Amino acid sequence: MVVSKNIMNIIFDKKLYKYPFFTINKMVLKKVEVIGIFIILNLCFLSILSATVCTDIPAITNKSIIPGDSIRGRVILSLTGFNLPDGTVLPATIYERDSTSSNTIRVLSATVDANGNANVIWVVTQADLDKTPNDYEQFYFTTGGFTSGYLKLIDLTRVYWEDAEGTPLGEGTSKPNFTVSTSTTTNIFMLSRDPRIPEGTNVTFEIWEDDAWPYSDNYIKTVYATFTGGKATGVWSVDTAFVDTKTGDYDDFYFKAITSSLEKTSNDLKLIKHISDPDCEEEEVSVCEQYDTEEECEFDDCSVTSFGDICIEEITRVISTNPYCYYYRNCFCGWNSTTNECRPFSEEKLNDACQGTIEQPITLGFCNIVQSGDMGTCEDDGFLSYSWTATWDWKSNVYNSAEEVPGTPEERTPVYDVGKWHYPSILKTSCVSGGPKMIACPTSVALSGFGILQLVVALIIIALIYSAVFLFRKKAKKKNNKKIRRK
Ligand SMILES: [Ca+2]
Ligand SMILES: [Ca+2]
Ligand SMILES: [Ca+2]
Ligand SMILES: [Ca+2]
Repeated sequence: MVVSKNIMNIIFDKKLYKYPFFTINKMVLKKVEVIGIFIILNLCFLSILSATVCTDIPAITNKSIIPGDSIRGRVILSLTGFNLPDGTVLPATIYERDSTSSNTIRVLSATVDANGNANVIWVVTQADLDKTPNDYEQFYFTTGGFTSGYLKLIDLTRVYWEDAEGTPLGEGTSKPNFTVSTSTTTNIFMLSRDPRIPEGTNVTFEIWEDDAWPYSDNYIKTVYATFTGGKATGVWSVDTAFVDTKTGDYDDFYFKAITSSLEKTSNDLKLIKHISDPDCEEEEVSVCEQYDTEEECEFDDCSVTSFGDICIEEITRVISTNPYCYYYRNCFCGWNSTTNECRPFSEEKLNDACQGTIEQPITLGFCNIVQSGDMGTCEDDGFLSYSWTATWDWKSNVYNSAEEVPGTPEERTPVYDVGKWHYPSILKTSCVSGGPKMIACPTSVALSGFGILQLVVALIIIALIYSAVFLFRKKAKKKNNKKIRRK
């Protein structure tokens, strides 16, 4: 494994250095491996002059870090098998890949040792992360004409927007905007995570709306919260009438999470105003199925009160550590994006006043009920038959280990399901598929667009009519019998 001086000189000729490197050393593969908390890049060669073979070590794809922390913020760029003389210095440039270009993060230098290896310590700082705002998916580095694999960094001290189901919101997420209602307040959650911050530490969430120069950003309001389990949740109940007095546009909301030791800024979130449908009286909307659009449905514009016998709101679990906190069965209209229909749903949900104050998830999960199969028609036999599939969705109620599941062990037994742990939900056991059920066709009800709820209602009406007819006949029979006896 001797590299001639001649070749070394060419390597450091800027114009040509990539070319001889590749030809003299036939690069076999490059890969990423883990040693302890470090990320290692291997540049392995099958040299013509020797029999060096790379071992197959599995690649790592992500690493959790605390920016600026000399131990927990540390990533090591390791070059191995470089056939270069002891003490050779190579630049290593770190990037973050985007779809069309890359963000340049930093340039470090690698000093190759007598064995042809180099370990470069990169302590990731907030300034590094700020070069690729809220996008830490694909870090990589290049050195000596080679490119490493991708590394995803997970900032353990991150701050970000979230919806009630635990889905991150705003730029860089799958939900870049969020709709708020003009007729009621809509809750949005502001998360601040930092494993170093002690229990009970106060955090201030300052909400702003970003405007480009020469205008200055609009201050909206401040919300307070406390840290528990390395996490603080601020709840912003968006009242559009109030927000309108602060900003004329809803393009780029962000918040600052401020503790006595740290201030971090969130990603941007665009809000969309939903103006509720004013024709509720006229259209006589009384069940979820009558809503035509996702917004009308999810904001329940006409305040539907009837959820049939599917859902009755009641307290399901009281949190003993906090007398004001409880879970209840929440009945609501939800949009089924597969069938494009509005449906009644039930979920086990934390009461509003407690959201953001305790560690437990806001929702323990939803039961999705979808009518399955063809119902047949009333013309052929006078009956409709229907089946339904019920699927349970744990939503954000998901943990990697039983120890992570919040709440005192006396109060809950964590549930293991589909490879993850969950806080237990009472509703899950009643979320089961069923059918087929036969229903006699009602004469006066339109047959098209029949939902399960209408079928249940129709069944009840039919049962009532039948029992009324039965009672009437029984009475008539008795009367007749009496008349006969008198004769
Ligand atoms: Ca990226
Ligand atoms: Ca980027
Ligand atoms: Ca703006
Ligand atoms: Ca503005």
